[in-house]
Amino acid sequence: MTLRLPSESELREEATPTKPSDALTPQTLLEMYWYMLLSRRLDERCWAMHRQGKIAFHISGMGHEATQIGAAFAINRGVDYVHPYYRDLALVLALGVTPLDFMMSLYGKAGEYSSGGRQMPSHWSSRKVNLLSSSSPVATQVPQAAGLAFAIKYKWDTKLVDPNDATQPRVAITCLGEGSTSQGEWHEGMNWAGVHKLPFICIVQNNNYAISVPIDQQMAVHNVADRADAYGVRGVTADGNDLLQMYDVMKEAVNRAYRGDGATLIEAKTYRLTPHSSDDDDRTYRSREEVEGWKLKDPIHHFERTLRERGLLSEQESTDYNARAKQMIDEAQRQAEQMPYPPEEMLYERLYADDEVSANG
Ligand SMILES: Cc1ncc(C[n+]2csc(CCOP(=O)(O)OP(=O)(O)O)c2C)c(N)n1
Ligand SMILES: [Mg+2]
Repeated sequence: MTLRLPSESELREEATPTKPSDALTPQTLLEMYWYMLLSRRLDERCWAMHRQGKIAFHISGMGHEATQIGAAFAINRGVDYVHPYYRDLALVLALGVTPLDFMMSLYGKAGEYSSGGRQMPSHWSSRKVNLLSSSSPVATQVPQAAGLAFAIKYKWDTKLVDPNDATQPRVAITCLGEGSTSQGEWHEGMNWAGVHKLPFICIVQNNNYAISVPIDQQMAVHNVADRADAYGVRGVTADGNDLLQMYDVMKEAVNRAYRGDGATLIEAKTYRLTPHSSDDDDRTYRSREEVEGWKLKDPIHHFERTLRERGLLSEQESTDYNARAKQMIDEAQRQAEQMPYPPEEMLYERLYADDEVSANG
């Protein structure tokens, strides 16, 4: 009997394809875990502060952490442009915004990092790490981020900047919710990115609701990413609760942008575990069974299981990470509460571009 050896193409099919996340070191995996955890614990504290009457408003990112941390770790953090939306707490923490920065915003204290305490909380902004502040009307960040991507490409095309220079921004990413894709700005930004083949990534964090409006009243297609073809960009749908899957699709999109191969629309399917904001009561539009069902798919628990399976995280280490997060958040809250409010004389300052801005801008 002759042995039949597998052909080369059969071997190729059987071989497990390597994924970008396979190359992540244990240290990076634990750093990703840390930011997800820090974001969740900080977010929980902010809800408590709101219910205690200490702050006026909070909008939460709970449930979206894997999407955001997968995205953050796939870019050149602090260098590539990020134009986020209000739910991106985990994303901005990974870029360098601190719990103290956020607490100062919530309290509207003088010296707050983004606007000296003038902007609404969660309108992130930091010149230091190329983090742009979005306006409150949803989706306005999309054409602006596509414009940033156009500027990057223009500099490459006119040889002002070397496309391989990692000290320069090489991609512009933006985020929004699925409901906001009904806005005209989204279509304009996506079209622009497709026409000019821009180094641009749009991440749609699809959590099924735009406040109380469910997705089937927002669009007549199954996936947001199905629209990508119409703009001439690449479209990908991913499990937004799976950190490593998110990292893989993002890394691929980032590499594509860096190579000059054009834009990607990533739809991350996820769920917000809290009401829309501190001022919303989600019991009026979604069942408790639905919410509890999604809690079983909590992205942090999902990643904890992965780390345990790989022998990278023990129960004790997980407890230690939580204790560290609590300590950092306690300290941030304490410091923010002690800081003064902006003085009345500041009312007309920082309204125009030529006004002096703080070191962080
Ligand atoms: C142009 C505009 N219309 C309405 C609002 C009020 N608003 C703020 S957030 C939001 C829901 C957005 O839902 P989605 O895009 O799905 O994001 P999610 O909050 O679910 O993450 C709405 C309607 C707004 N800020 N801007
Ligand atoms: Mg939504």
